[in-house]
Amino acid sequence: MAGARSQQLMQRAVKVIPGGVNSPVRAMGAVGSDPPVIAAGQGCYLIDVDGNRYIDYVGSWGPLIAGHAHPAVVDAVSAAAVKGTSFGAPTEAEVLLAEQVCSLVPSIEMLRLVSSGTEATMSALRLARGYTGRELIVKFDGCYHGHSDGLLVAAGSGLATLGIPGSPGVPAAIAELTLSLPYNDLDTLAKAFETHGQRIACVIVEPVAGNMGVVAPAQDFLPGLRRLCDQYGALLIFDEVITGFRVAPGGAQERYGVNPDLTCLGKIIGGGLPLGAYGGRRDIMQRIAPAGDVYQAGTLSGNPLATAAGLAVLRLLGEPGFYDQLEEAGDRLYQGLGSLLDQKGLPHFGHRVGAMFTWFFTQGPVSDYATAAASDTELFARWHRAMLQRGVYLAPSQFEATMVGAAHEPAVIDQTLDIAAAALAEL
Ligand code: HOZ
Repeated sequence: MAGARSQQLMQRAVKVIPGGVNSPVRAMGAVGSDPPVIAAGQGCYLIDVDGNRYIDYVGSWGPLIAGHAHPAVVDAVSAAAVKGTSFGAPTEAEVLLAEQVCSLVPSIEMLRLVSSGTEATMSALRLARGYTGRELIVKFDGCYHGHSDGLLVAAGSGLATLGIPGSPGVPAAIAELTLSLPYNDLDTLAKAFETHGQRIACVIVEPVAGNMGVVAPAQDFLPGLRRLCDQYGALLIFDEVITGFRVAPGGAQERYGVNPDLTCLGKIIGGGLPLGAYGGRRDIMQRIAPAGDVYQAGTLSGNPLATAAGLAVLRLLGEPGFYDQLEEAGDRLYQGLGSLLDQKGLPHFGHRVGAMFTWFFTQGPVSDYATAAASDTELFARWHRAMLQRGVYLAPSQFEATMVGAAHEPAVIDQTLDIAAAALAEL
């Protein structure tokens, strides 16, 4: 139960903000909780307005891989703010950030900075359509690529959490241009290409799904996507908004050794400030205005505070041992929770890729949205409440990822596991 001050604020919030929140997943409705209202974050902790402290495994849904209010990020943003908060004109920092991203993710030869992951994916789709002259797009059930019209079809994240397949307000004529197919299923994709091959502009995929809970790609899935896209002349777009800089410095494409034509980035690239990017092959990116004819623009694109935060975080990721530590922290928590669920005798099936994982409350195996959706969401809700009461802040849905970051020291993870043992005893 949220504290008194949180409750008071949420009572005021619902009168002036739909559902009291500025993004649906924050409402905690699916787990039957009132959300604590957050006052501050420090390292791996969140502090709410009632003074309660939580070990945070949401990390603002991914960006805070270095922890809350990291001094390097705070310093960089403060220094940038003193010089001005927005210019709507070229800056040195955006050149540095673009160069840094190109060097970390070699398939990105050029990129355009935008202000969110949604903007990145929606712009990448327009570019794919402009480049290929085709209109259909393929996505996968349970993958979430932001809330633009054509991508809110059989989407994960908040839509999976709320149990709705799409959204009123998306014109049927737009939704009809999106084919949504089962994740990890190359046969169905091959059939779609056989039927519609000459009309498919692109296949967009989360190379590690993070919005139906974490589901890793089957061994042949990403190479198979590459092969089929090449065969039919469609572009392959990796949505690495979550996985970018998280599962490896070069994202999932580095970890799995498959290069897309275009990549969408968000979250970590902005170090906790609103920043996204899309980029890829030079011949495709040169079609973006003003170099080319595909239009996309933004007043706050390449914002100096966001680029400063992004550069500061990317610098931290380059410190020796950063990813080894992340891998160890992710594995320690994932394995520890798995052992506790074993001991308790609860059905569970998990996927972990680096510092992101999900334990599904189902016997499994989980390989796509249909199998993820077989999870016992009522049991998940009880688990979530038991953890939150004890001071562990998990994503409030079975269909989201647990995010581990550099601030989760082994002692914090062991403390989390002690709390989890107590929470499970109550279930
Ligand atoms: N895609 C994120 C959740 N999986 C974004 C968070 C949000 O929708 O607020």
